[in-house]
Amino acid sequence: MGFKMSILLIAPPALWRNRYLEKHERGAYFDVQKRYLGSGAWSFPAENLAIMSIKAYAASRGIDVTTINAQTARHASIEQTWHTILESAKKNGDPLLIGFTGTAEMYEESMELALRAKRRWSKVLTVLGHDLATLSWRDVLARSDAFDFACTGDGEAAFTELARRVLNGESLAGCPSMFSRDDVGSAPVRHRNVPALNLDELPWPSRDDLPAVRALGMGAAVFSSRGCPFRCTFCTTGSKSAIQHGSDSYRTKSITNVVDEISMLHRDHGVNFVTISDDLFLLNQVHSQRRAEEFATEMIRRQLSVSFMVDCRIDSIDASLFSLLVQAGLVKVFIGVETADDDQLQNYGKVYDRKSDSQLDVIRKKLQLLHDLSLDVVPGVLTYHPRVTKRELLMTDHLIEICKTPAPNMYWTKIIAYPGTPLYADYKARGLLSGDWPTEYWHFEDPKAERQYDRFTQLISGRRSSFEFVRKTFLSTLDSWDED
Ligand code: B12
Repeated sequence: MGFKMSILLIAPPALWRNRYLEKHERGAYFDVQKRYLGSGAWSFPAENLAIMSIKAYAASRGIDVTTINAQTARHASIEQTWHTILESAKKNGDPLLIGFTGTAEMYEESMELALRAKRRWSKVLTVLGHDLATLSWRDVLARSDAFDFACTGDGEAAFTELARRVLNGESLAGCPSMFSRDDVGSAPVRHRNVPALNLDELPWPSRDDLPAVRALGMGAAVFSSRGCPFRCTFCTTGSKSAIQHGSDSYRTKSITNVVDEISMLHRDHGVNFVTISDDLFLLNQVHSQRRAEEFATEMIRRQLSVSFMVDCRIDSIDASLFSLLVQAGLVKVFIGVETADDDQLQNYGKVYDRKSDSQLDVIRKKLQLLHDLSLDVVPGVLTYHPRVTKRELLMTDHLIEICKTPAPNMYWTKIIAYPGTPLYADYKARGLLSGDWPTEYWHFEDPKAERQYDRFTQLISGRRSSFEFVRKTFLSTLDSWDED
């Protein structure tokens, strides 16, 4: 009787959210999201395309990967995920290699699971992928023994090659895009030499998770591009693109391929709405605007009854292009507006129109174009940062008003300093960070800002407050900015 051995890919439970929430708000990540999103949950992209794309690629090379998505399985504790890993080992064989994905917020959960796996199976190898591993692989490997490898950049070919070598008992040294503890003291630039994957050569992601996602009442997603040509100081995607693939850092799939995939989702899975979960589906550059036009034309030509959502920048909104996209099924747009303060936008490296004296005017006009088309706008607003002033907060209130999306959480968002970004380096150099890596807290520079934030969040915490109540409380605590 031969031994069965398995390769695992895990999306850990997102427990970080619970750490900041009131008791009644606790639960599995998507359950909590559903309570916030209410009737809007259907458009929330809940598939994990990272592990599902790697799984599909490995399968195309004859390697079977078992995926455990603790988020779609609605796990609310590490115990539940650990139990699922043990069950999988019973069924599929002891794991030889386990990969973990997740944003920086889930690092702790991945680390805990990796350490448990190492205690249970002494020979198992562990690897962390995604943006944190890409940008901060040295820290990932030096700070704990949880991970044997950190994968930088795209995982499809890298993880598959590592799994192939592990299964064949071959040497793991010099595996493309993978760094190990041996590399920590040296200055390797190997990941820069790995050619960018041609996105059209990738198989479509496995849809094994789609039934669970639909049972949650949430939506499907496709990716049509990778990377970003912009370098906003707070964003890991820009920083990741900056160190990878040079001029290939923004890569696109052909429109035929993207529409074929959407068409398959409709035909085989009954999907009527899809999120195009690119960082940036649309740029303010001619080639990108033409590509979006081509996409819309193809969706219209095929008469697919699938509506969709995209991400874009303020400066990419064009009236005639968006009206065509609406005809093609566009119903929702995520747009990172961030702030209306010109100096702060400059600090973020995100000025929309350099010729304009007021970025707020630019934002107002562009958002109006979306509202005129009756599009559902999901704005990304960065309200608090260490140097925030009363003036900027008043402008943010105005910005929230012109977004016309009554989401109270926009009033209390705090920027997150992700390791590997210029913003993180800046806050660190200024001594503003404290707490545990990689999700340290930052401190306000002005005690008045800190006082306003504390008063405001205390007054709204512990209750499900209406947008109007949150807004009134925000403004009244700004009124008393100068009082002790
Ligand atoms: C869609 C999306 C979501 C969706 C779905 C997330 C999900 N379950 O997958 C929703 C709306 C739920 C979401 C929520 C959040 N998101 Co989000 N999201 C995205 C977005 C736009 C696309 C993700 C995607 O599908 N990419 C396509 C896949 C194929 O690419 P990929 O994820 O990069 O994976 C590749 C590589 O990174 C690598 N890789 C990844 N994992 C692994 C693992 C192994 C073992 C290996 C070898 C390789 C590997 O290989 C993959 C294939 O090449 C990204 C930006 C982006 N373009 O990636 C932000 C992004 C991932 N999100 C981000 C954040 C901050 C969040 C939230 C924390 C926001 C919040 N404060 O609530 C939450 C976390 C929620 C959660 N539970 O995971 C940040 C992460 C920053 C960071 N460095 O940690 C990103 C990068 C956006 C940004 N630039 O700021 N998000």
